[in-house]
Amino acid sequence: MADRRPLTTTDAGIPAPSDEHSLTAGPDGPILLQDHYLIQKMAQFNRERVPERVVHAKGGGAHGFFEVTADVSELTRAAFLARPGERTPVFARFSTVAGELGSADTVRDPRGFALKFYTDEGNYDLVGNNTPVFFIRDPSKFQDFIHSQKRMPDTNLRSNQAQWDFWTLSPESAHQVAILFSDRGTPWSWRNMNGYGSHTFMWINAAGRRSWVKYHFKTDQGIASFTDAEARAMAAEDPDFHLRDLHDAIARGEHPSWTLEVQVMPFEAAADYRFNPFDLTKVWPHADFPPIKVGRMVLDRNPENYFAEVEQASFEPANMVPGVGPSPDKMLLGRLFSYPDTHRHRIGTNYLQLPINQPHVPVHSYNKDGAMRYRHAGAQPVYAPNSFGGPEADPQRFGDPGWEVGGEIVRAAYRLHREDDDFGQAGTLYRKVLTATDRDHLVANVVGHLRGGVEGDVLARALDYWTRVDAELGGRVRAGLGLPAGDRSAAAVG
Ligand code: HDE
Repeated sequence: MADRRPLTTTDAGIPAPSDEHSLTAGPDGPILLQDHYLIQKMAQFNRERVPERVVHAKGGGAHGFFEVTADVSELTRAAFLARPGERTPVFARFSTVAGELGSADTVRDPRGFALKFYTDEGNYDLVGNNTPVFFIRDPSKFQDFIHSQKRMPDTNLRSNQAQWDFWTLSPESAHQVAILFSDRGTPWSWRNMNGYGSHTFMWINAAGRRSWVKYHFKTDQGIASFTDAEARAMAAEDPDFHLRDLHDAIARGEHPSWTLEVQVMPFEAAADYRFNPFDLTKVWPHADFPPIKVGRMVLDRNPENYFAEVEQASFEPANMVPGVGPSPDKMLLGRLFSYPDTHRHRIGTNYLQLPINQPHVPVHSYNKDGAMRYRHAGAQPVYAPNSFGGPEADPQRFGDPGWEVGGEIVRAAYRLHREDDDFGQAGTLYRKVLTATDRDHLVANVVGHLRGGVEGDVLARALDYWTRVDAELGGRVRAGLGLPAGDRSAAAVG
């Protein structure tokens, strides 16, 4: 028979009575309550949206694979990294941070770089950003930080004054803020930006030897950025520019790829390294720990359905496979709780049963029931210990990786290392990493943002903040605002 179109059905699979008419008493009569199909369509429509991500709401993703290109078995026993040539399916999601689901892709913001490796030992989620550092180093400030960056409670508008108030009262933010206001804050596309695990993680080899690592996914497409003006123009012209770019590139067969490099620090070196290697506001100088190539990630398949595969994708830093572990980085440890919690709220307690989130290996946990459960273990015992063949853990082989801890229970900053500070690496970025053009753009971008309603003490602190990053930079920001050198006036700038 010719390829007939499928028959419309109700969600129960019953052939639908009509695609266009409600059920009425006579053609002009009232709609009847018994119009089950109309009610089903309206009720389902009213329940189409799940809560958007509280951060990273706007994004896009694609499927692909990760392939090992170097032997790192001396460093980690993780099966997906076991040997060169090993390939693992991957799903990646890129995103902005502060904007809502319908916001523009090209705004100035860090970009999410979230990866799910469907390994033979379960899902490994590496949930990073396009920046190797972050604004803060303690999770207790995260919620407040986001509140300062998003819409204010009275006007429901974003406030530059609030953003700079938080940043200038949190000097540890300087390195990340400098990156944010450089051209890295306005990537030309998701294909033209790097991705970082950002945190320090632990790798453990088959003999149990531990090392500290940092992940760098270097784009093979080359770094490319919008200028501030270009990014603003594109936000108006095509708010979905990045989403469209990734989709269309993959559809054209131009599969973007990234080269994974890791920096490795010997486990014992952390304790007296010159600055705290677990401080998320710091990078490890490549001179101290040269990156080594490990593999490559290729994205070669678009989602078939955005809601099912991208909106419902769940990433959690706690999904670490054997051979990978956390580190004393307080931000990472805070995230281990937060992500599953947000998924349970957003997409339900059985979110890991959704196809996009399901591991590609059998699940034998003792969890059961809960709304929307559809994968189960039949009559398998649902309690442990049991004498009826239920699953058994193997702590010898798969116990938790850890490290020595001690000390009084306390709320305090990290113990200081001899070179710990808040502005040094931002200054190094400005003087040694940015080109002259990058520096010009950084100054112009900061001045432009400060002109957006930043005033009074906040403005005065912002001038001081940039001067502590680099005296020349501080002077250029001051001059850009039309303030005479050394003028501590905190008046609003016109
Ligand atoms: Fe997130 N972050 N985050 N974050 N984050 C979320 O989980 C959180 C942080 C990042 O494409 C949320 O699913 C805390 C650093 C990405 O689906 C939430 C802290 C880095 C994504 C959450 C941080 C990230 C999120 C909201 C401070 C880079 C999107 C929606 C301790 C290393 C993943 C969600 C995707 C999403 C919590 C800071 C990256 C609320 C508590 C640092 C890429 O759980």
